[in-house]
Amino acid sequence: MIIRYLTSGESHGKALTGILEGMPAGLELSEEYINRQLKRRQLGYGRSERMKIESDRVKILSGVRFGKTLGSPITFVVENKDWENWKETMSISPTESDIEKVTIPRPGHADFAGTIKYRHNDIRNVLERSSARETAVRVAVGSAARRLLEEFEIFIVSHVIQIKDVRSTLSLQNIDLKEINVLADKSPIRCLDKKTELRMMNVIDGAKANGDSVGGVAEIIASGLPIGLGSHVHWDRRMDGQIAHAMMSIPAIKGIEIGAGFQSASLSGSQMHDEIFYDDKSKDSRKMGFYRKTNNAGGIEGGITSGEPIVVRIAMKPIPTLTIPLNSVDIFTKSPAKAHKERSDTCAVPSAAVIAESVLALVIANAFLEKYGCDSIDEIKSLLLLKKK
Ligand code: EPS
Repeated sequence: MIIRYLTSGESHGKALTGILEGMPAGLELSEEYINRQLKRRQLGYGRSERMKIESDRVKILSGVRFGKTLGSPITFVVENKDWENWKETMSISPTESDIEKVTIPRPGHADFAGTIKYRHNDIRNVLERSSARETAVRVAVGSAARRLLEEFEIFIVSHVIQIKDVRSTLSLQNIDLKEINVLADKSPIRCLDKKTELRMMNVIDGAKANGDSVGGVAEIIASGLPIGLGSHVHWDRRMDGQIAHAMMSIPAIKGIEIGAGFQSASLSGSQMHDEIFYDDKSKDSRKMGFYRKTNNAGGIEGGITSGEPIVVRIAMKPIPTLTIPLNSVDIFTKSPAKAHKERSDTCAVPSAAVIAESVLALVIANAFLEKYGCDSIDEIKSLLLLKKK
């Protein structure tokens, strides 16, 4: 692994922190660039009142000088504005105050297993870290990877294709992949299909009115990739394996598909596999003249990028915090009780799509640096120029 990163921070603690190691020197990177991505993550129909409190902004504490990366670890901090309201409850030092404990786990959340695993006496000790708030700083870290990829004209976009059982059937045939985010970011639900958008929003309204929550499916696409990122030679170098790991690490993601995904099981070989063609006049030098008319493989064959766009779909479960809670048990008294209620989102699929773009950027940037990796951006560029000659 060339790119490594760590995140820390609790949802209502003072701040979230990320450290990214392995970025080459000389990459232009600014807080404004990252803030644009953080803002995208916060949008989306169905988010909680918390999003009115937070307006996420990053501070870069190390690894960048005069607007360019130094090659040293980059530290990112995103402050939690809500911390002001939680200083006592989330106090770092012991407190004299009587802080109410959370004792009834929400089914579907880390509350139950996390509290028993760590022998905590307060579910808050688990839920603060298991909260998807952590993804704010993950997007900051992933934005540096996105910036690196943009330098080499690799672009990552996403859109929402399903909320609960409402699914968009819009074809991307005539849409420039690079433009998808421009279009999706204009939609409150990040859906490209105007007719479906309204129905999706109605489903979210209905869930909210019933004290319920809904999940959905987002599609993430990376284009501009060279042939040959990742490898078939060892299990942990396969791109599809790395992407699945990264996607499943996003809170509430329960499924992932690459290309035809689950549908591939019901296709025959002749229907599934993307036939190979060659055109020596092709202007796309990354594909070396080879091209496909279909992309059921989702841009990856044998764990290696084929030069076609990587297409990933993720399924997000409904958020476990319900305002009309499910049955549970107080883990300490063992009495039956309704699950703990916290302020929460009704739907966070649009945000999950943006988070997935960021984690995909980290996986692709790592594979890119493994193949072309050098200490500086200029060195990578001159190496790529040499290869073209
Ligand atoms: C979350 C619960 C909500 C969400 C939060 C994730 O937070 P709170 O309990 O403070 O209302 O808003 O998401 C974020 C704060 C965020 O930035 O995405 C949870 O339990 O996972």
